[in-house]
Order: sequence, then structure tokens, then C-alpha cells
Amino acid sequence: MTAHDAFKALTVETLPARLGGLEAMRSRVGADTAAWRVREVGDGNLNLVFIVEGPVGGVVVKQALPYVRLVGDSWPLPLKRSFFEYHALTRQEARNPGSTPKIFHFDESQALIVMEFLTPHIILRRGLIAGNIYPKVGRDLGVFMARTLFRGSDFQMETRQRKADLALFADNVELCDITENLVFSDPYFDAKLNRHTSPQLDPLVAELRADRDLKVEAQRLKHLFAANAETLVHGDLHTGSIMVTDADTRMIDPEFAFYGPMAFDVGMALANFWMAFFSQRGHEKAPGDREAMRAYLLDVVIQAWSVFRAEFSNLWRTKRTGILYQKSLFEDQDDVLAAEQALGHVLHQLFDDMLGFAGVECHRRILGLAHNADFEAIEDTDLRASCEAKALRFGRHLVVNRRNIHGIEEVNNLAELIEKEPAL
Ligand code: SR1
Ligand code: MG
Repeated sequence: MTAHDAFKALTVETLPARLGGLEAMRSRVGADTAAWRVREVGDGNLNLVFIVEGPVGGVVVKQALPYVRLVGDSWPLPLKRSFFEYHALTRQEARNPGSTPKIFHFDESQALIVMEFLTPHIILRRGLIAGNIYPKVGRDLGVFMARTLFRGSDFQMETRQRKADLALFADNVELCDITENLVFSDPYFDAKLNRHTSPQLDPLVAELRADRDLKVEAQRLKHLFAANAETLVHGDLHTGSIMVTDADTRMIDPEFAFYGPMAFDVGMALANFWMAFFSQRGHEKAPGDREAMRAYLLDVVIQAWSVFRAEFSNLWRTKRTGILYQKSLFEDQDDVLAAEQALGHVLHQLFDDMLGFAGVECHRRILGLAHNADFEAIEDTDLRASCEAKALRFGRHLVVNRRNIHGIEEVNNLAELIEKEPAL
């Protein structure tokens, strides 16, 4: 394919002929395309994903479609999201080596990326639903968030370069628009594409949609999301965007990347562990048999947040080379305490904002268009609704009361209390 070929979606049948000439494929899969085995494995909301295996090895081919896969061609979506995913992956890899799949080839006109086939990794969300414990994930996630978020910001980056990057990613308008609507607005009114477990959740949904404080706070968070171009965020960092083994953690799918608030990635990521926590009751085969899993999930939250804080603080002290909180004003004047005081303010604000973003993420996964399998896989709808109701109440508390919460343990205590109470 040349750079100017018109876009055409790949199929299992056409992929070998269309990609068989690429050195990136031949060297990693094998030169004889007749020996390639191609599977379409994408079950996400937006794209096609193929695993291609052959005598030499395997790769993943991800291709964007010109519409939202979850909804169909009635919702067009530009192919350029693949360009943003490619550029986000290269930046994340540079900022935290080994944390993303390796990229072997990018074709902008075909909106496709050939990348490392991560095996035996599985999508973290699936593992958590199955009740698996991954010992490294909290730590790895904390490090990833601290490094990518700090290093893409004016805390570290040379400001001309950061502004150029900000301009590059500013064109990811349509993906931002999805988040702006699906996360921050649709859950709070009767939007067309919304759905929820009905009739069980109907009274609670009506209560939340009539909750003035909640709606105002959700819009303040949307304001922050849209107006605070602080760093290059992943933009969709949930447990479906993380692939794991016991020993390895990789972050995938940053097609929603743009310059936004640091706290957005952290809040979205932690919210998905809290939702996994609230969903566990629905996956029990015998009463209480997910107790250890619940404890593990809260522990991941503690680990991810404390490692994030520690690594962020380490970068603050050793790599603060950008235009913000210059060392020339603080350390260079022998005023280390001032630098520490400023760090405290930054982390405090980040914590408050993170809780707010976590709260709206809980709401949108239960009330909006894009639900998560943690709850959807619970077949008994009464049981599912009871798990979801707890996550909704938890989310409401985070959004509305976030400024009066003083530590991550307090949030986990609240989650435990809500989880034990009757929900509906
Ligand atoms: C229409 S896209 C719905 C959701 O899928 C993606 O993974 C993002 O989370 C988005 O909000
Ligand atoms: Mg995705």
C-alpha cells in the first residue's frame, strides 16, 4: 500500500494480501503469507483488531474504522484517531520505557498500526472479573501515570516543545467530544444513547438526575477537562486499556490522548478498580468467596495512588526542568521547603480532582452508552443493579464531597461501608 491509497477496512481474508509486502510483517510473522493465521479479536467500542501469526511469530494489527463500531455507521468518527494513538504510544514509551506495546509499522492513510502481540497477556478487566490477582499492576500503573503525566507537562518538558505537542493533539476533537458528552453530560440527563439496568435502578437514576449539586459539580469537572491543557493524558485509561500477566503490565489504546488535566487519567483508572470492587458480589459462586478479591482491589488502589505520589514527588525533586515552579526560585535559593510546599499544593489539588473524575466515570459506566463488563457480565439483573447502585452512590459522594476527603484510605473505607449496606 502507498501513502495515498484510499482507506479500506481490512478483513481476515484480505489482510495477508494487503500487508504481505510489509517488511515489518514478513520479518515478524514470516514471508510466506499462505502460512499466516489471521483472527479478528477486537471487542472494543471503536476499532478492528487482528492477531496475525505465522512460522516466525505473531503481531497485532489495529485498524480504525470511519465510524463508532459500537453504534454503527450512523456515528461517523475520523480515522485520524489512529495518528493520535501512534503519537501517544511513542511518547508514552519514551517517558516510561517498556510500558506500552512496541510499534512496528504505522500507515496513516489506512489508519493502521502493526504492533507487538502481547502474549500470554490478557485484558486486565477480564482477569479481574475472573477473580485473578496481579501483584504488579498497582505499582506499574502508579509509575506509568506519574512518568507520563509529569514528563508531558510544563513541570518537565521544554515549553516550546510542549506547546507544539499541545497543538498537535488539539486536533483530536472528535474523541474529546465523545468524552465530553459520554462522561460529563449524558449520564446526568435522559440522553438518547443512555441505558441502565431497568426497572431496578429507575428511582436512583431519577434521584441522581435531579441532584443539583451533583450536576453542577459534574459540569465543573467537565470545565476542568476541557480547559486545563496540562499534560498529554492517555484519555481512556481504564482496566480494558491495560494488558497483564503476573509479571508484566502494558498500557494500550491511547487514541483518546490529548492535552488535559493529569487527574483525569488517575481518576478514570482508580474508578475502574473501585467499580471492579463493587461488582465482585455479582461474581461470587458462594457467598463471600470474593472477599480476598475485594481486599486486593482496594489494595491496588492504595498502591497505585501511593506509587504515583512517590514517583511524581521523585520527578518533582529531580526532573523539574520546565517553566513551572522553577528551581531558580526555590532550591537554588536554598529554599527546599518552598519546593516541598508547592508540591504539596499540586498533589492536594490533583487528589481532589482525581476523586471527582473517578466519580463521574463510575456514573457513566452505569448510566451512559459505554458500560463495563464488570457489571454487564452479572446475569441476574437484581444482583447487577444492587452492585451498580452502590457504585453510583459511591460516585456521587466522590463528585460532591471530594474536597472534604483527606486520603485514599478514607475513600476505601467509604467503599467498604457502602459495599456492605443494602443498596436498593
Ligand atoms: C463511543 S465510544 C465509547 C467509549 O469507548 C471507549 O473505550 C471510551 O471509553 C469511550 O468513552
Ligand atoms: Mg479503547
